[in-house]
Amino acid sequence: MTQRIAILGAGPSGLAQLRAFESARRAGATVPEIVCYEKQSDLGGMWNYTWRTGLDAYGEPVHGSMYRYLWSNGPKECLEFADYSFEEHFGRPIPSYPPREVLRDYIMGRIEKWRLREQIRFNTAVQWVEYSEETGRFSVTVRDVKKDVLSTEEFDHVVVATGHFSTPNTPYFEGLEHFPGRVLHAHDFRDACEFAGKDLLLVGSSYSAEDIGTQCHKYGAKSVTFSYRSAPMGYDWPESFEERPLLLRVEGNTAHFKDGTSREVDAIILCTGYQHHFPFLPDELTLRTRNRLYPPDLYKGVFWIDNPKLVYLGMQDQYYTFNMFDAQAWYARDVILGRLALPSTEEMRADSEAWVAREEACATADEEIDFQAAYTRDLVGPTDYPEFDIEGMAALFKQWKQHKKESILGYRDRSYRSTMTGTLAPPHHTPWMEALDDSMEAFLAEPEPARKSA
Ligand code: FAD
Ligand code: NA7
Repeated sequence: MTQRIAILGAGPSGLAQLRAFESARRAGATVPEIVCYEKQSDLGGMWNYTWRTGLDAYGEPVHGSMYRYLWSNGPKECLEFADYSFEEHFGRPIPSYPPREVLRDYIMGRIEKWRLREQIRFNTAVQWVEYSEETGRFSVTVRDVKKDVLSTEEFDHVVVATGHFSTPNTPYFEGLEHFPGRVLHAHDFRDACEFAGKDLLLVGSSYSAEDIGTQCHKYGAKSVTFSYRSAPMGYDWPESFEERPLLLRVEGNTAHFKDGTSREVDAIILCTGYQHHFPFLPDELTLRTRNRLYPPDLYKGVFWIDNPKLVYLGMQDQYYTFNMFDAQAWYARDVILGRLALPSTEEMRADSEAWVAREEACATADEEIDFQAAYTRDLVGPTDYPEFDIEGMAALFKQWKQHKKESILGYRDRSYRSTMTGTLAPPHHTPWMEALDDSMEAFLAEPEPARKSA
């Protein structure tokens, strides 16, 4: 009987799994029957922008956390696919920090090139997954959201690729219920223009706080105050920014902080991260973890140790993204195809625990980058995913960190060399702080020809 595989989600991770099997099929392998379930009406996952917040048109939780005017927060050279370069997709070199729409176009390009779209069942939300010890198979129950009809199918393997930046972690601070302005989580942030002229308080000190804060500044916020729990971000912020310790309580418009200081604010954005949330999985199959580089209970960061027919992709905190998802997907594919063997449960657990301990020993961002490079290298080694310069990318990540330190508003004006093609990215025609139009058309437009001097 042909093996059947369910891929849950058609974001970069789920698409990586589709592409991995397609690559084997084109090389002559017999591959299982694959069904990819996606609750949105198109592919691209988080890279699909939606104006909606809360529930979607069919009552499902809105997946999207991305907002208008979002530009890549890392160099595109660090997320390039090893089998499909940016230069191949756009037909020419493009700058290092593209806006969302451009990255989405790149993701779509690889799927169109290998015609993978027909394997995806759109508008289909996974509701429940169950494993039967008797049959050794999973039943996956999905809802066709348009018809509002449930159906169940059986699979030999399930690949969970539903992302983990969608279900907000929303802590409570005393007095929030009486705050007269808007209080929202980063998940529901859509448009910085709404906050022009306002004094903003952003709770959190990671990527969302940094990016939403700088973006609101770019589009005219009067001031941005960050409130940190563990440590300030410590960038050399412009004058209208400041960092304060943790918010303790809110009285009217006044926010009070742990160091006894206070300030008046007009709106509060909780940039307090996300929860790994799998409402479609029973307890014994559910990954429970915070946002970290090596979630526990997964062998190779992907196989659910207690039942390795269940695969999780992209569940790590991420420096590497698209190409790391590819590395995971190729490895998972080779295990499913029987090309790679899994060791005993005890060996898988010991291996996973060793990686977790290694992650916990990382003291600096550079060490974390090296950790994720080593993890990705470990996956790529035994598969036929095209060799790429993972360590060279780690060096780019370290430069990126340094460039952010040098200028948090100017780092996106930098250019990096592709480790895939060797091409140095051209500078963008407009400095990021002045580039208010984030459309693909504006980004790819040729620079104004230099004026001839008189
Ligand atoms: P996702 O992209 O989240 O895709 C998961 C898919 O699963 C979605 O399509 C969703 O609709 C589907 N799904 C979920 N639940 C169900 C269900 N029950 N049934 C059916 N389908 C379901 N990464 C970078 O490399 N660079 C960046 O600049 C960057 N910026 C980011 C900015 C923000 C605000 C956020 C939130 C993330 C950012 N990321 C960035 C990380 C981003 O999450 C990854 O690049 C990538 O999208 C992760 O891919 P994924 O496939 O694992 O998850
Ligand atoms: P992250 O990177 O998981 O960071 C979450 C932040 O929220 C981090 O600074 C946490 O502080 C802070 N946090 C979490 N809980 C609390 C409470 N209870 N009080 C105060 N602060 C809290 O999530 P992001 O949204 O920034 O980034 C996720 C992705 O989106 C990322 O990949 C980006 O590319 C875009 P801590 O430092 O743990 O003390």
